[in-house]
Amino acid sequence: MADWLEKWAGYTRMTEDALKAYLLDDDAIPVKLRETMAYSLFAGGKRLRPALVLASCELCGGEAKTALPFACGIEMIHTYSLIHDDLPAMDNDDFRRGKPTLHKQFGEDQAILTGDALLHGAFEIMLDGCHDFTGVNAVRRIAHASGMRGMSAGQWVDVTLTGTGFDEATMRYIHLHKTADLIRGAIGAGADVAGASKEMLARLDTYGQEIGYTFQIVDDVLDVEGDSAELGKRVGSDEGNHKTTFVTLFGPDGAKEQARLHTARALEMLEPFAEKGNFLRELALFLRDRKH
Ligand code: GRG
Repeated sequence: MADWLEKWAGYTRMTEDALKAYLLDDDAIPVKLRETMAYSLFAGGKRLRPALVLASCELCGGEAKTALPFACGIEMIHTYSLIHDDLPAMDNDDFRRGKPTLHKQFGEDQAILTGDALLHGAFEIMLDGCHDFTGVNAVRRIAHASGMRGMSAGQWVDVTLTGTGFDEATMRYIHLHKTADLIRGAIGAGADVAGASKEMLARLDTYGQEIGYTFQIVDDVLDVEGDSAELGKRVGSDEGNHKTTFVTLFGPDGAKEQARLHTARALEMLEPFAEKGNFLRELALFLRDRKH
């Protein structure tokens, strides 16, 4: 396995061990709620956001273990957002990560409450991990990224406008906030914990924004060209929902060119980090070229 993939696997192990210790053995949490949280949290996600938190902390001179509560918190927020996004009131999806969605398996009431529990629990685990202002900065950044100016806002505009057809600026707003903000928040939070300089933070923030755009563009392309078995979810949902995407605006080849441009800008941001930036460099290329 390539070095950078081993690194990613190591970050995943650290995050999963910490999540298990935090959530699964605590008798204060109802057994059934532990089961529904675990169903979604341990369904085989890529753990992209935790890897970004931990790698950016290390890149900025910190120790990964100090950023671990934030890696766990952001994965819990990401998982809650997928559970709620799959609900009949939103995307109405039956499969996620290759398994029936949480509401299909346990009912809508349990899916809504499991999402709520993960969201609030995320802030508890992150605040427990705050020892000084660097941690508080990270929590604040993640709250901003996921809330009314970030992911929830992007999702709001997406669900309220879907089916109406909209312009490129609106589509970019949705993609930036719904998808890129949490990715951006992850990389910024790791840098916050390490006490990174303003200049480093600005570069990493732009890197996060650019890989976030790329991530969503590739998602749009895979929804048209991908394989549902490989993706673990249905394809063609954007067309079915009459969504405006990078593919409807630019065509599949134009969308791939956009992904290349955003990735090139992300790589430019890493130049001053020289070879220390290799993990983030490989990750950006992987996200551009991914097939699932
Ligand atoms: C419900 C407030 C709220 C927000 C939902 C997550 C989201 C916002 C919408 C999901 C729609 C979607 C498929 C967006 C594309 C980007 C995305 C979040 C994909 C899934 O992320 P991965 O590929 O998932 O990192 P894994 O399963 O690997 O963790």
